[in-house]
Amino acid sequence: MRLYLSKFLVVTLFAGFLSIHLSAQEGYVPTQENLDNREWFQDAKYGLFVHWGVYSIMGGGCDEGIAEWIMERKDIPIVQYEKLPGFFNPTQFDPAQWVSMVKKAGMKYITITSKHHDGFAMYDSKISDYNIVDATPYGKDVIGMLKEECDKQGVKLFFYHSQLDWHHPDYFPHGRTGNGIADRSQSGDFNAYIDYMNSQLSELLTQYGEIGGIWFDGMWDKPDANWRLGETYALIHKHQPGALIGSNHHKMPYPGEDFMMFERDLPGENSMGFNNTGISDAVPLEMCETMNGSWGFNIIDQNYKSVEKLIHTMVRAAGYGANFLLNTGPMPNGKIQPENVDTLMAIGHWLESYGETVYGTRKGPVKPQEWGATTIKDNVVYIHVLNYKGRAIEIQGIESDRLRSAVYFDDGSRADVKRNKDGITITIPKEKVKPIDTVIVLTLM
Ligand code: H79
Repeated sequence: MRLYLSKFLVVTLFAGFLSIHLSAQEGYVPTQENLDNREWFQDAKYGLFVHWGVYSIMGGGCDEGIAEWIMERKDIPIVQYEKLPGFFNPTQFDPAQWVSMVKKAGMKYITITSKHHDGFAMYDSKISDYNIVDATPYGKDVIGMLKEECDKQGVKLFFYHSQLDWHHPDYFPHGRTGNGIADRSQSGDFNAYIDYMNSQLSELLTQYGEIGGIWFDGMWDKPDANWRLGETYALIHKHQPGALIGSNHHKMPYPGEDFMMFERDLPGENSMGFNNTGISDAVPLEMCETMNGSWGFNIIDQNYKSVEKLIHTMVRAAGYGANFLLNTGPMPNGKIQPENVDTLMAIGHWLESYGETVYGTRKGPVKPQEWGATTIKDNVVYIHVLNYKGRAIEIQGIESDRLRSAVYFDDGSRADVKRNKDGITITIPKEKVKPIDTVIVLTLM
């Protein structure tokens, strides 16, 4: 009986495994170029997330936390929402300024919304008129303009692309969201929608030269639908084998995915309640975060995180081996909010001095703790003390017999690091404690 049960269990589990995995790019073997890009990605560590769309005009509708979701949260009928593109005219959009800012901020890549859940294409789509070139008075392809500038200044560009679509008639049956939008179609061919999405992705992969990758979101709206992921991922990797695919589906990565992301959440901490997966050790990781509480532009949301808090999150993310993708929601005139620019410049200023302890590192020997985090580069371990309580810190898991030297990053002076049986003990005198991050450099043999 027990044997029978366990066999039954194995068969069931195996079938479950197959049904999930057969729907992704089964048997995917990344090219060398793709693997090299994964290394580049992990070295880069820090990027800018950009949520920009016709929803930006609404400025969040005077509700904190609403921005790119306003169509759904306010049940705006499609015919009414379709008026928004007519007002979208970002005459002050200056891609050179954006990219220069990104570089000064110490960021190495940009991930921008090519299409969010509202279904509006922020690029020159030939297969749908619901796009920035055909439907707005601005009439220019902001994505193309940004890409050109990114190429000039050596910044990689990724596209955020929503699989969920509240606008397209073939996105049917509907999922968990958008059910209050009264004039959504009441029938449709989901396969035709996937064909449409794949065609738009092909445009994005062929019209703009080499891109960094695709950042998917929205599959959680219909977790059990047949998304034909294998086809989509194969298509992307066919057009651009080096492009990195990630998806915000809140599950462990499926075959064909090249990185794993955590929304507003340090890997494994599940602060949002929906990232209750493990942490992949097969692909690079990335965490994304907002500067206030909104992704798209929100005119009343002043709930800004401090520069210190954001740097701490970046360093902790690095301690988990994860990139930090920090978001801004540009204004409808094309400018980045000045408050956000200030924050980015302050973090960039910190990185000018401390970048060496973050860029090009991997997760350190000890996972992030209340006191801080560790990163590693070759035989050098950076101990980032973010929260020093004035008491000695015991760190287990560092091979203290390999320890050759321990100095402060700031001035190279010797740090008080003692070996103990399980690791090391660090004591920091008051005058050595830095306001944001006290970094001690351990050189190992
Ligand atoms: O683009 C930004 C947001 O608009 C988008 N992702 C970031 C990067 C986003 N969409 N939703 N969320 C963020 C969080 C909302 C999750 C929920 Fe659900 C959707 C709560 C209920 C439906 C998924 C499904 C999580 C729980 C059930």
